[in-house]
Amino acid sequence: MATPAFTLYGAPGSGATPVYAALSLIGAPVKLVDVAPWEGDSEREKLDPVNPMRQVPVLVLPSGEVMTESAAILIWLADRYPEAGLAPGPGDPARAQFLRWMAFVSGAIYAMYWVRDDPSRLADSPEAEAVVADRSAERIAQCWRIMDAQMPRGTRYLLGDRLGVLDLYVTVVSRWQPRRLRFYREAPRMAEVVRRVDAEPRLVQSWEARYPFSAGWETDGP
Ligand SMILES: N[C@@H](CCC(=O)N[C@@H](CS)C(=O)NCC(=O)O)C(=O)O
Repeated sequence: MATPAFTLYGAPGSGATPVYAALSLIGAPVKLVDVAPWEGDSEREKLDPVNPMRQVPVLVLPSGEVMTESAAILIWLADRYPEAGLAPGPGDPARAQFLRWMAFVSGAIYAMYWVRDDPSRLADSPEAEAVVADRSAERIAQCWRIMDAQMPRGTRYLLGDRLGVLDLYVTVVSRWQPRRLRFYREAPRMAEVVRRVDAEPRLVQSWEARYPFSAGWETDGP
């Protein structure tokens, strides 16, 4: 009998991208539902049956259970498929820092995009929106700097020599505003790692299918 597939909601380039990359490294079949909630209500409504937050990623497990929250999904996948080696396990000395930085990317950085994608959610004039956009970009840059300063030195990937879900997560989120060229300047240690993950042969198909390196992709932001 074929392995029941996961169903992953989220358009290319969204937070569903690292989840897709993890599933491909695991070798798990996945059905894709491309939804771009930042494009408006008609897209958001497609998420109502699975996520009242109207956000992606959403992963429907083979059991039918629904998972949301990118960090939780990635950690769950890594734990569920330990043979893929995508995270330090509960008894591993690197586990504490792994959980710390997964939560940091989600809580301190990814959460900023709720307001960045539509600054009118927190600002009531075009001028105020511009301030929110600018300050949230600065806050994201500061968070990358803080994280970078605390990454171990001399490892191939962020927490060691094995590519894991934290690497996938940072590689994708660092492509969003304020964009990669700024990320390289703010986070030189992590810059080496994300370039390595961009070029990882096992991920060529994932990036091509879900977040292609189209001409001019490596832009700068504020
Ligand atoms: N806490 C969520 C945040 C997800 C999120 O913000 N997703 C974006 C797309 S990358 C989204 O759905 N934005 C639409 C909206 O917030 O209205 C997670 O980590 O999965």
